[in-house]
Amino acid sequence: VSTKEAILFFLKDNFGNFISGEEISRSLSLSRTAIWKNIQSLKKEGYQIEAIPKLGYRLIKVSNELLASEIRYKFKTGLFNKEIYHFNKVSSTNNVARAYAADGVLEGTLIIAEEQIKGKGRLGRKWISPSGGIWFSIILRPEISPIDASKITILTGVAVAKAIEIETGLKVQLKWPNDVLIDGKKVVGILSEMSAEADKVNFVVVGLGINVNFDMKVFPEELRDKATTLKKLLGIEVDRVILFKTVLKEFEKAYFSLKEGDFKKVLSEWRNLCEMLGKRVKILALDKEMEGEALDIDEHGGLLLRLPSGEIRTVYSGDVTIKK
Ligand code: BT5
Repeated sequence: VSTKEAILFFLKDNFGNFISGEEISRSLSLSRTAIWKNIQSLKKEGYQIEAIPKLGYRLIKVSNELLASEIRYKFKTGLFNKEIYHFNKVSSTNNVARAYAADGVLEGTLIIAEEQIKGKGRLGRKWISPSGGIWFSIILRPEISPIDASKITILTGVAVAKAIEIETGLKVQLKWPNDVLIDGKKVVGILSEMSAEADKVNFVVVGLGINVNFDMKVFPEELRDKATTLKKLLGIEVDRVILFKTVLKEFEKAYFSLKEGDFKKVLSEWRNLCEMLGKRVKILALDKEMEGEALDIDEHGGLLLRLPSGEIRTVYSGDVTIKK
């Protein structure tokens, strides 16, 4: 913990109450000047801190941003916590994460942005990422074979769905391979990217975009009945820091299940959240179109599809529409 973070945590522990400079100085073994300097720097980050002679300092309002210190505060985890990079604006957190991963940063490193200018979906599609959403990427170095990499997308879907249900009470549905929907509208997008050799994964970057607190009018016309935000669904804003931390906790649980060889548990949770199993679906995979019944997903994250001929085919990527 840096000096600035130590001061912040002390103020947060005493939120709304004055603590004297002397007390901070004694508890953290810091000079009064060091405290003053760090308080100025916290104010620049958006923290509202009152300073009154004789009374001391008082934290009145925390920053609105998904700052690293907000995430680290009272957050026990085995996977994250290490390096958290927060940006106001980036092209795409996945691109930043890939560069960092190639540079050798540790597993569990997080890249977070308030806004993305070139947020991306699969196959070069665009991902709309205005401020008010949660846009971030996780760097992982899993000891799995590349063929199992789609397990990571599956477990991410389960984790984010559970976290949203926990924090908002809304009912979330999953759609293979990477959609997270509420009332049939997309609220989260997941983009996993991998760097691998024939039999070894170098790293996986999992990008998550959650539509939290922004207005529907940000979406272009054609997306307004396909996409939604938590704010729109709830009628109020959601505390992004709280939601974000729950997503991380659920992610960690699901990821550790995978590492401990207990992916079956994650798969059965995925099945429970998925509304398309047993239904007739159309899949567009690259340039091929297939129709059939969605039977199940297998342990590699592939979708088992029963074609009209009765043949069962496993599909590893594509876009699905559920037929009425
Ligand atoms: C995805 O792609 O759903 C993956 C999106 C991943 C976004 C995260 S944000 C953090 C990280 N950094 C990045 O640059 N990306 C990741 P796909 O299944 O291809 O869906 C893309 C399609 O969803 C677009 O073509 C639009 O139709 C629609 N779309 C775009 N922005 C949206 C939004 N904010 N909410 C819902 N739908 C959206």
